[in-house]
Amino acid sequence: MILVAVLNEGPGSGKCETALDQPTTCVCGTNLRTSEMRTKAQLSSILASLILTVGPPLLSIAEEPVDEAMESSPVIVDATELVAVLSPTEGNQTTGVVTFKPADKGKVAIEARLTGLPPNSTHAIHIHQYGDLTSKDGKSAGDHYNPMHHPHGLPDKENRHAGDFGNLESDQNGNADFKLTVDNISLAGRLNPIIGRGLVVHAKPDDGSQPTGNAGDRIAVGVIGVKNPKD
Ligand SMILES: [Cu+2]
Ligand SMILES: [Zn+2]
Repeated sequence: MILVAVLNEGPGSGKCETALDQPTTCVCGTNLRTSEMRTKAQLSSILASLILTVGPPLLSIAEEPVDEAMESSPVIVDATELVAVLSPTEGNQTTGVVTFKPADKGKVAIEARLTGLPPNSTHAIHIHQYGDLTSKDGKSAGDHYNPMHHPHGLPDKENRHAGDFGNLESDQNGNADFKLTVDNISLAGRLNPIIGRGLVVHAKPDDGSQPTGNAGDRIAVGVIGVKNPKD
């Protein structure tokens, strides 16, 4: 398994530098200081060292059908909530935050707040296969996350891709609030775990058609990770 981390400048470049004032241990085990990573070009060069090859897998995210995954996949991530911070793809302005919380009966409650959408418009929102934001158009997030090999569908279809969340609507200011509770995913458990996957918002509505709802370009993308419980 290969994991990838794409370093962004973050909301307000000052924030990033503050965080790096102290020596920081990255996942690659390298100590980094602000002076060593001041420019964006330098940040990009560090990306190569953050591409890890892990084997045998410690964090095993199932690509295979769930039954097989239950036999072979230890799930070691202890996360009470997950979060995806959405950044615009090239040429777009949409940003946002999506949270995932446990709900009753093993369900997962999703909440999204977006800004920078076109006013009064409808946009597909899905989990995609990969938490990989290396391409500027969001295509590196891959296809829809579909471990159970179902057809695509809107949330009213019982058998659908695990991350088919349907559509969100923007208001006259281009903001959108979205809520949905689903029973076909888990945060980091046995049932279609979503941690580490990609979250994608599209330019067009999801019309429910095959293979992926005819939703057009990817305008905002994020990676689903562990949420800081203090936030
Ligand atoms: Cu999508
Ligand atoms: Zn789908």
